[in-house]
Amino acid sequence: MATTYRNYIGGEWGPAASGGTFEDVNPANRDDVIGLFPRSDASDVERATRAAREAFRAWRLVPAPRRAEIVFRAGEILVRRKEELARLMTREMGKVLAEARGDVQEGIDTAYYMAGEGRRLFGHQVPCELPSKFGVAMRVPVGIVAAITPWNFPLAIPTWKLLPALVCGNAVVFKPAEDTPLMAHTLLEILLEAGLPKGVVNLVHGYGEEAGASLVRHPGVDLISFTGSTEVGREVAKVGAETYKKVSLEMGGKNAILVMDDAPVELAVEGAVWGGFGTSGQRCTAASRVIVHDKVHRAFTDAFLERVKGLKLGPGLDERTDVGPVINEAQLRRIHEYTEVGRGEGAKLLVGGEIATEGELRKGFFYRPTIFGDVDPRMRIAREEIFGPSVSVLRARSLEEAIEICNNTSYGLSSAIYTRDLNRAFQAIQDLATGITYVNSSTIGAEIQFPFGGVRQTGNGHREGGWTVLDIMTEWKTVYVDYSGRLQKAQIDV
Ligand code: UN1
Repeated sequence: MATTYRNYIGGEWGPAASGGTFEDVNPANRDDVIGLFPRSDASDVERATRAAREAFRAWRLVPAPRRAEIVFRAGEILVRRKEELARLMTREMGKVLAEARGDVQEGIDTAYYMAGEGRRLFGHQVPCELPSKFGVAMRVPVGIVAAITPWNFPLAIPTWKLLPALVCGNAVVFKPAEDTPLMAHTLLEILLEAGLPKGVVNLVHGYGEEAGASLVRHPGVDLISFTGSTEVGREVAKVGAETYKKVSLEMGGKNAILVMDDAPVELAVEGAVWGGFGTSGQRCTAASRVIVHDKVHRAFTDAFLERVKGLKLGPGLDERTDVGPVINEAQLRRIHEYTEVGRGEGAKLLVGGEIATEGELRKGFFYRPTIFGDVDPRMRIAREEIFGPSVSVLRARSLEEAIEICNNTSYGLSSAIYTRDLNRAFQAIQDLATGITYVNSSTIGAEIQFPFGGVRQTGNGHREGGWTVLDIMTEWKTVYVDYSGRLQKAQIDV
């Protein structure tokens, strides 16, 4: 019998109002049901939002250094439970164990970084034009934050949102992806053990169209922080506009690695394998395109193909596995549809291109690492986000052409260039139109103390991560103190 888990609202664990549940299934073995979780709807969201509003009244007045100490303690618990959490994560969403450990580590890094912000949260003191007048701009909490998180980084991304939200003094309604509710549940347990007061974070499980949609619409929510698909992000933004909410979106990518003719080819191959097939290609930072200079195209493609043929597909808990399953049946089908699309468009399938069904793999959602060659930049497989282990190799005759191909998509999250030429590297840094650029490294590997996000349809101008997340999680309040004892008129008493 699978364990039945609960929502956490106003300090109480309980089922969804409807009594409905959904299953959390291991993507490496669909017979392994991890648990049943509440299928929440608008009435649960209503209660959670009310509880958050109630808790916010006291929480915003807790000094930031004290709030941050709770976050620090959560980091300490994450350190202690790192291995256990990594194993749970692999079981719940499939990524190989080494990467699951990395995901937990990213949560730890975020906790320690954000804990320090409790004693910073800098504002600005600026001189006033009038005598005996003092001016300061300070940060105040936004209020109630709706955190809607994806399944691909089921611990790290919730920490990117929840921990700064808490340090800044907000209360939270947390709606995690329905594919990874256990990681969310565990994170909440950790925050409670660390001393988080009741109602400051409220966890509402359920589907995006039900719990998620009602949360986004709820008038009690002040800020929506959403990481997920560009299609859903667009809907969130529309609702945000209609209801005057602050909205921070982090969405899709179609990231490219540029391989120049002077590149260290072996290193570029390693980067392409890691960027393309790490997390089974299910990162918004995944390198789903490799744009290779004509002169090294053959050498690169042959070596890349050789490496990818040798990748071992299997359950993430098996230490020999290189590539784990994809998240669910729907994604598996979608990835395969893109293979059909690529074939239909005339791209050359070099390896993979099928669902793996041999032996134990039949039980899970396994897709063979796939490479398409002869890909034209106009093809759909070169433009649309597949979010699976499928990489397109394109050709370019020059750096300029490679940059143009890279930029000519509707997304703009991450890019990378492999070259030994400093001038080319800096030209790429200048001209690649993405939120993140790597030199001689893959498109993945962002660190939490830097702004994270992208341009065009990847985001809406915000950057979570780093110090920039504080601008999302706080409002600026400007304060003037006149200590002259008389009426002084700005702009008039000059
Ligand atoms: C994501 O894919 O949504 O740089 C986040 C990286 C990770 C974060 C990825 N540190 O790939």
